[in-house]
Amino acid sequence: QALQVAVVGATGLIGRAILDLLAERQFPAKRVCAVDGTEHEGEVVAYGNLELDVQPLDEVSFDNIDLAFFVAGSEVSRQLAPQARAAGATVIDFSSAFRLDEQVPFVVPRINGAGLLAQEDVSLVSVPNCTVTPLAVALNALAANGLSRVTVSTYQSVSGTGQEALEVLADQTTALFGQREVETTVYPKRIAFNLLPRIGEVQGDGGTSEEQSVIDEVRRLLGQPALPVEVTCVRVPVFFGHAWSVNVALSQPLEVERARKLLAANGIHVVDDSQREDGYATPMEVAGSDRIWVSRVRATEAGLAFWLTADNVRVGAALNCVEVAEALLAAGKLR
Ligand code: 2RA
Repeated sequence: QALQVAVVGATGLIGRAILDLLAERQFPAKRVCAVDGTEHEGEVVAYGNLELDVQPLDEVSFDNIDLAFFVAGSEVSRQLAPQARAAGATVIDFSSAFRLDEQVPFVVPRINGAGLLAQEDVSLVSVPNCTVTPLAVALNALAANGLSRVTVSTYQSVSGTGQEALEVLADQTTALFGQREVETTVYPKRIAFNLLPRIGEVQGDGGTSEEQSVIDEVRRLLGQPALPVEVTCVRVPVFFGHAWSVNVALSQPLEVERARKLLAANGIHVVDDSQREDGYATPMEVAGSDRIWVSRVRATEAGLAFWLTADNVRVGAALNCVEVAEALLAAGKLR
């Protein structure tokens, strides 16, 4: 089956990573169409050895498209995903538009892929925020022991904000070294050599939209709508790779060694050698990798604590989109 594929938001970090993964994993596409806003007209993006011309969003037709990845934000998804679906394309949506819509499957194949394939209508599939997917995979690995509370602090790299934020961190860093004036754009305060304890819009309860997204999406993925989840999201001066400090309370005790085994059995790479000074994983090492990494697993009074890190652009976002497509393809569910 050779498919016609569209990537809407193809010039962004996640769009480009999806194109890389489709090429690397030899996804059977006979045509790939790179689509983005009119401001990107004239640009090209790489797809394997090819360069694709970016087609403007307002001219795109989904008539011949079998599969469309949407990674251009929720406004574009709300506007165009229904159109793509009506034209016969299967839509995999990486935006917040449908994540809490109970009518739309919300999927990380490693957690609930079987549930997706059991559904009749899989023409629109929503996938989580990049701050959620690796965390939820790790929590799911421990869920058989009864998760009764999750407390998380995140350490989110600037690539989570997008291309412009990569430039801001680089520019601010070189400006500081060159003793030049530092401009604060994209973020309201300097990000170079700093930490920003607020990601997203502040809400009525003082939490942020990013923190709420972690709470809502973890609960939905794990099928535990009342699970107490406490989150603080922090932006850190790292280019690629998010990290999480996680504490879980469990209703049945779990030994550390058994927890490591459960995490590894769920495809997580456990790097956890307390005898070595460098026996843990860091964002620097996981950037570009397609794995989720766990370190520093230890027992606490209530359950376990651990450190988690993963490439937010690839594992957190693009890879999950492509794995959904691969699962649908393998099950003969792509229209
Ligand atoms: C970030 N997860 O890292 C966000 C993007 N929604 O900024």
